[in-house]
Amino acid sequence: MLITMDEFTIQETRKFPQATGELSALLRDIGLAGKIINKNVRKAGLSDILGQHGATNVQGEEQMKLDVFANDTLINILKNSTDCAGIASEENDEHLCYEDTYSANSKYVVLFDPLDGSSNIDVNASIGTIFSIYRRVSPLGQPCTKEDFLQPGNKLMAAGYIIYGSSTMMVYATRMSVNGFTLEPSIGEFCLSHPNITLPQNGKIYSLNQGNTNKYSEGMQNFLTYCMESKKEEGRPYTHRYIGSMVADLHRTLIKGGIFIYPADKSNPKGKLRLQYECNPMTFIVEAAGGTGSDGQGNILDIVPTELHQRTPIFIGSKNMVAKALEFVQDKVTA
Ligand code: P6P
Repeated sequence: MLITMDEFTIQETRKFPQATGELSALLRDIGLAGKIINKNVRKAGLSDILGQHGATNVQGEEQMKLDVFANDTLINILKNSTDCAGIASEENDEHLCYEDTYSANSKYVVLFDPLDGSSNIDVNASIGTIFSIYRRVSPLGQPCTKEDFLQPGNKLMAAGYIIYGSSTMMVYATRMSVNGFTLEPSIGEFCLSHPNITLPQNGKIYSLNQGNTNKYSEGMQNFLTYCMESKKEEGRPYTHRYIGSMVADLHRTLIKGGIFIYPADKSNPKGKLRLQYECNPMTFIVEAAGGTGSDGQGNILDIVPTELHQRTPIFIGSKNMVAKALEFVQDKVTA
C-alpha cells in the first residue's frame, strides 16, 4: 500500500495536537519544487539546459544553467507558499524576504543549496537539492531578518535533500526520525520507501577526495594510512567511494554507513563545504539517524554562524568511524 509523503507528514502531524500543519505544507512545497527540478534534470541532455550559464555565483563558481533553473524554481515555489517568510540560497549573495502579508506572518524560513554537485550534471552523475527549515527568530508580521538565517544547526526544525539519482528520492529529518520517499513518476508522488532510516554505528566505506592528500594535515594523512591498513577485525582495509557530489556521497553513507570527510587543507583552510547550506542540514539528518557530524573539534550543529556563506571542515557518518578519524586529526591516537 503506497503512502505518499503528504499522507505521511499529515499522519505525523496528528501525533502533535498543537501542530498547525504549516511544516507539512512547507515540505510539500519543497517536494513540488523537487519534482519540477527533477523534470529538467532528467532531460538535461536534450534541452538547452546543459552547460554553463555564463555567470558566477557568490562563491565565485561557474553557474550551470540547471543551477539557475533550480534556484529560480525554489524561490518562486516558496514565494507562493503561505508558510515561508523568506529564503537564503547558496546561489544568492543575501537572503530574500517575501513581502506579502501571508509570508510576513509565516513562522518558518528556508535555506537551500538548489543543485549541489552541479559540476557532475554534464557527466550524468547524481546531484541533489539540500534544504533547511528554521523557525524564524524575527517578529511575525515583519520582514524576516539576517538573524533568521544565522541560527546554529541545533535550532533546525527539519532538514532534507532531494537526490536526482537512479531514482529520485526526497529524504527529510525532523528531530524525531529520518524518512525517505521515492518519486513514483506515473502518479507524480513521493511515496514512503525508506521508513525510519538509521545509520550503522560502524561502516566499511570512507569517502573523501584522495587527490587532496598532499594538502592534508599530518593527522589526516595518518588517518588515511589507517584506513588502508588491512586489520580485518575492524573491517579494514575500508572501501573507498567518492562521487564528488555531497548529496550522493551522504545518501550512500546514510543507507550503508561509513564516513564522509571534507577536511581543512592547504587550499581550503576553513574547509570547502558551506555550513548553512550543506553541513548543517546533512549533520542534522545524520544525527537524527544515529550518526554524528564534527568540524574536527566539536559538533557541527553547535557552530554559531557569523556569515551566510561561511565554510567548515566536516567529518560525518557512523559514530565510531568519526570518533576514530578525530583521534588522528586531534592527534590522540589510541592503540
Ligand atoms: P571536490 C560539489 O561541487 C561540492 O560542493 C560537494 O557536493 C562535493 O562533496 C564537493 O564539492 C566536491 O569537492 O573538491 O572534491 O571536487
